[in-house]
Amino acid sequence: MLTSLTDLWRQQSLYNRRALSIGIVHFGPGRFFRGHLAPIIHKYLAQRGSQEQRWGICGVSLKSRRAINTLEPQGFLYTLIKCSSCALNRDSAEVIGSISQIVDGREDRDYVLDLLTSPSVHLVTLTVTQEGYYLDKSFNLDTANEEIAHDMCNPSTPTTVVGFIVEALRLRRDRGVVPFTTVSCDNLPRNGETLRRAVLTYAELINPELAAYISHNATFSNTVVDRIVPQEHESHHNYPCRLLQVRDRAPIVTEPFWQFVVEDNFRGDRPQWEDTGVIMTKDITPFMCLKYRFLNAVHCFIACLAVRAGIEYVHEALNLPEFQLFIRLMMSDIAAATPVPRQTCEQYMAAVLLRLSNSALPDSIERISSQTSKKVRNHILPILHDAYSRKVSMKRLILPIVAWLLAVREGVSEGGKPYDAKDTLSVVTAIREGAVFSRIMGLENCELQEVVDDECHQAMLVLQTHGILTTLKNYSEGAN
Ligand code: CS2
Repeated sequence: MLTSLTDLWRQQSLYNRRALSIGIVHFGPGRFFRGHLAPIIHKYLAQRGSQEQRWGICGVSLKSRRAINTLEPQGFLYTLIKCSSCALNRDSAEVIGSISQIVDGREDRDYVLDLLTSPSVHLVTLTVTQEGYYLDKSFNLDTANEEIAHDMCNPSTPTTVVGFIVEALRLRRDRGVVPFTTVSCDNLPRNGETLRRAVLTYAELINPELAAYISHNATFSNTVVDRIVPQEHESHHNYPCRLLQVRDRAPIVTEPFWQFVVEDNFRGDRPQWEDTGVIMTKDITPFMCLKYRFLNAVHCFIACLAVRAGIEYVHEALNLPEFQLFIRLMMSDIAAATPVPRQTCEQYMAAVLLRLSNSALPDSIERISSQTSKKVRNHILPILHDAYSRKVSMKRLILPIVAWLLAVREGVSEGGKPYDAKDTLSVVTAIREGAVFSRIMGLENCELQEVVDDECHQAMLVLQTHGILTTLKNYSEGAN
């Protein structure tokens, strides 16, 4: 007999959810949040018991009611399932209770603004993806965007995260409440700084005095967030039944590993979450370098090769000896281009390879290959720049990109499997029209242009002549 999540929670009673007050307002309560921050706060609440009841979370959805519709009927409880092909117990499950409620920010705007103005809310956290920041190509706020333009004309009735943050900080200032700290948990380089810049640009345009106040008083921590949370799959619904005999409409399946590195740049109160495993630091740069280069860029490289090779899952790609060897060598090239001690890189690389080979957690190439052009810009271009200045060969670093260009251009894998790139339309159009990589990435007149275009040209010829697997083998030869 299956029980309900609320009944199971009552039996376990890790902490009193009814006694929780909202201390964190989170924008974007999607799968990554439910696999990362919500379980971290849950662990914290479970460890601290009744001493720390002030860190309940209110999720705010701005784009879709999906999280509300699925989680509300089960009291915002859900199961977190950790899957690992290395662990003794391949799968384990627990019920997460840190989300007190999720509301629709556009329907319940006044409620959200009230919460954001409350002195007991100290943290505003975000997982809204890059799209949610409304950035232009230079990573500045795109003030021409319709939604941003709407909010700038109607600042007291915001619809975007940036609009909500600015209006809430204004209300706090006017009511004499210290600003909250904003903690971006999106996978963007210097996420806090990027958000701060967007917020200040917006505030400057509507109210320069407010912009000056925010600039001097509010803080925006940079963070590095890490946990692989694959796309939802039908089979995920079986885990709660099998492992906990519970019914769950919104389980999250993830890996055991997680990392949350936070720049210690808080204005008011914050959870003392170091005991829970959160890393507080003065400078996230080395963490960022490792994670973006050896995980996100490597993920992206694998996906680029895999779409051309017609492979469906990350671990399947790494199971092929040609991929294994090539990826290892490519990671060494990244290490040679990266300003982090070699031994630290090596340890990180070994851990990543294990995580990406996790066959108990199938992670689709479709997920990783979405928005490839943004991922190349954010995570791969910095590697190419460093490779150039450190004189590291770009041969292996360029090959995956060319495999992806071919797949987008032809709309198929080598074996003829259709590939429909989920990417910016203008990028897909440019690729189909035959634009070179340097133009697609706006590298014209930059020092990289010539070498990158030459490498692309070579790789294109080789891939078209020999195909992916033979090329990977050839590009790995003589390197060992
Ligand atoms: C992935 C990330 O989307 C991607 O390309 O690399 O979602 C990755 O799984 C996370 O950053 C892991 O922390």
